[in-house]
Amino acid sequence: MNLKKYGWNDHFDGQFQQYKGNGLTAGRIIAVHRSGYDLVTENGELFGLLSGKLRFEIEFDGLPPAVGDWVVVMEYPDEGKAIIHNVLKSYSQLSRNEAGFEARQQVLACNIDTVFLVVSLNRDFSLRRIERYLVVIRNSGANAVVVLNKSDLSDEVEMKIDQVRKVAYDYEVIATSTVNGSGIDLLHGFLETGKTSVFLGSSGVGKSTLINGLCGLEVMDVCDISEYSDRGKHTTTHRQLFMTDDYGMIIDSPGMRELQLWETGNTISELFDEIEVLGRNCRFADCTHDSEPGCAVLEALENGSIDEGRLNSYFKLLREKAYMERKRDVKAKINSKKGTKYIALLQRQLKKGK
Ligand SMILES: Nc1nc2c(ncn2[C@@H]2O[C@H](COP(=O)(O)OP(=O)(O)OP(=O)(O)O)[C@@H](O)[C@H]2O)c(=O)[nH]1
Ligand SMILES: [Mg+2]
Ligand SMILES: [Zn+2]
Repeated sequence: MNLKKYGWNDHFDGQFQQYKGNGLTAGRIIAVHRSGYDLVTENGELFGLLSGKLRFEIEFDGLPPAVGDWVVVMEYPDEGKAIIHNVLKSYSQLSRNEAGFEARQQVLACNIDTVFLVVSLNRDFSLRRIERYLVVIRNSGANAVVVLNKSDLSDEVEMKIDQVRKVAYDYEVIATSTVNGSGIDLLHGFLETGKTSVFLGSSGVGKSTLINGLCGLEVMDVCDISEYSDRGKHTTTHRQLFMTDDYGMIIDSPGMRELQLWETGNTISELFDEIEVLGRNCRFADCTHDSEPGCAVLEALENGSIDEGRLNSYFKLLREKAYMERKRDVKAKINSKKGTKYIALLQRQLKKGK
């Protein structure tokens, strides 16, 4: 098997040099299970388990490997097994905050080149949801393409494309239909050998159907829409990376009910650039665009040059980001206390040993 086809490149080769010569090889995680990992190496598919040391490091302060990660392994092909010793640094990382009270990063996929954000043009269509997804995708470092699927069910395709373009930064926006095949060729243009793509979006928008259509194969399970229920019966149940003949690697993912922000940079400012630019003309440098006199943003709202829904979305995302940052700070403090206690414990044990 050719690892280059699986996305191996100089970025990883450089990192791998230090492990060479110890009988260690490289592999890529293609699925994550509760009990371990499916991964591919030059010798084929193996079931990966974390080494004791790596498990300890992750538990203490780190993230477990995700789909798409490259790892350093010792292979035991006779047993179909591999022990994972290290995780190589990824060049992109798609993360959300795990649902729940704590701030906890959940990595959805790593080393992704393109994220296809799939939205359906019938009931699922929401500009606000697209904005939220784009914050998360842009933060990952991967390229984004917005796919407006089920164009066969809408008479307003052009209008919807225009609306989405206004909120989608400079990302491509394309309309597709798996029923009449329109737009599928445009999607092919973004897929290439050696690159990895992930399909993201709500349940039932047609991610798996699109992937099947792209590959001309029934590679993914598709559920009959009549079987979809409000109780949330998802067809795709876990993230899985698979290889295509001509279109690189594709990750299908289950529809997400909730996408909480994991944002660590300036993504919101970049995606809402037009509001930030207006804000520079406010009378006060620290204007919150709430009720201050001489506020250029409120003036633009009044004269209709910015949309109220979009402005509210901007505020909401910024508030959520600030809230997450506070939770992360609290967690960091707790962890650093834990770290001090842990070092003290180690020192005590060392003394006892003497
Ligand atoms: N009319 C129409 N129906 C479509 C289109 N694409 C997919 N569908 C239907 O939408 C339903 C859901 O498709 P899936 O591909 O299972 O959706 P999914 O996004 O993978 O859903 P999850 O796996 O639950 O996240 C199926 O009944 C498809 O046949 C389209 O372009 N037009
Ligand atoms: Mg699916
Ligand atoms: Zn202002």
